[in-house]
Amino acid sequence: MKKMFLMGRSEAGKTSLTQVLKGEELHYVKTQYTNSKEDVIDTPGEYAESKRFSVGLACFSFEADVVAIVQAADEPYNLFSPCLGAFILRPLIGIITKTDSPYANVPMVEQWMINAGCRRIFHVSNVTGEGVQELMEYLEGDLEQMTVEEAMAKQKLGLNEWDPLPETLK
Ligand SMILES: Nc1nc2c(ncn2[C@@H]2O[C@H](COP(=O)(O)OP(=O)(O)O)[C@@H](O)[C@H]2O)c(=O)[nH]1
Ligand SMILES: [Mg+2]
Repeated sequence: MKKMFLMGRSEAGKTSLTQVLKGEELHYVKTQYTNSKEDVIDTPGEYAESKRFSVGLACFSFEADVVAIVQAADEPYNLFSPCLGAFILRPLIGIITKTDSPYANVPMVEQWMINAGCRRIFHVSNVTGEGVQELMEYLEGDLEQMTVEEAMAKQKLGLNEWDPLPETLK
């Protein structure tokens, strides 16, 4: 199982998503702290909302295999800058929650995530459970382990360590 780190503004649906992925009933809890021992690392939205605290997100991300930006489909504005993936050194994915909302604007949020550098984007509703299975399938299985030499060989090709090798070099 890939260990996933969630970041996004308060009310984006991070804690609800964590509950759904654990198979729990939805129940509201204000996120007060981050526990990096869990398979899903939930964070308080205040980290993403403040310039000063957001540096903490980069630090927590090193505990994870994959970093996810979580944004609700009905969010009115975007907190994440373009090319955000550049400072994270982990595969960056996007998770759009609240796809069931009557105010959902999925194409707009998807565009924000593409600009941020998300390599995969999942659409979920924590309320109806729609899209959760696809995300679970992505999280199943561990990241490929590699030696330092293999990682350096990929860097020589201009690849990230998580990028697949071109067919000709396999
Ligand atoms: N309609 C709808 N509401 C959701 C969804 N996910 C979360 N919520 C609601 O949005 C509010 C904030 O959710 P929460 O998970 O605490 O957000 P967090 O601050 O990012 O952890 C709660 O009232 C949730 O019940 C969703 O997919 N659809
Ligand atoms: Mg929360």
